[in-house]
Amino acid sequence: MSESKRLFFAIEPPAKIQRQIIRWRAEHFQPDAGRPVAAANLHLTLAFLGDVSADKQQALAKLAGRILQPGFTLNLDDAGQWLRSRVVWLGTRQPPRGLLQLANLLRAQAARSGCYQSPQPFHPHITLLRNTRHAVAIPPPGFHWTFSVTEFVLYESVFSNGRTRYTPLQRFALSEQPRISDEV
Ligand code: 2AM
Repeated sequence: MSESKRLFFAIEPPAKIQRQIIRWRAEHFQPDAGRPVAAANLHLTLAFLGDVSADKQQALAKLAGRILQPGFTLNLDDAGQWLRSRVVWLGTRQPPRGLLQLANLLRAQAARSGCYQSPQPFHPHITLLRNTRHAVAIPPPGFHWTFSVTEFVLYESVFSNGRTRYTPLQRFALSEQPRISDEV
């Protein structure tokens, strides 16, 4: 029997925006505020799948590949801290409908395939700091990063040498956003 992998579907911000976020984080948070997530690991989870067998991975990827949904624009303009899970996150004040639809669909497919889905509502976020030990000051509003989401990614979470690395395994294109000129 093949080994299982720890998998999740997520949105990967463009590398340039990952680097800008890292710079902004370094300017606004004290080095001891928490454990910083590496630039290449910054992502917005759509559906967490847990430990998945190769067969189930294939089935989930097939379902994901059938999703027909237009891309959308994501505006990261919000940040906060969850004291219980001890993370500082970046998010969006107005989640686009496309984002919520995509996450709902992937979460429903995962649940139907037997991957436990948390009953907690979906709070789209990019974790910036982990293991925060105390409340930190969140930078005032005014920051934002905007990008087009044209695909989503199946990631594997690999823990080795004391580090977690998120490796993209497969990319799924969203269809082009409809343009006025496409209308009949
Ligand atoms: P987090 O950043 O808020 O911790 C990989 O672990 C990704 O899946 C992370 O973005 C993590 O969110 C998310 N995730 C959602 N539910 C999870 C769970 N039950 N266990 C681990 N990660 C989970």
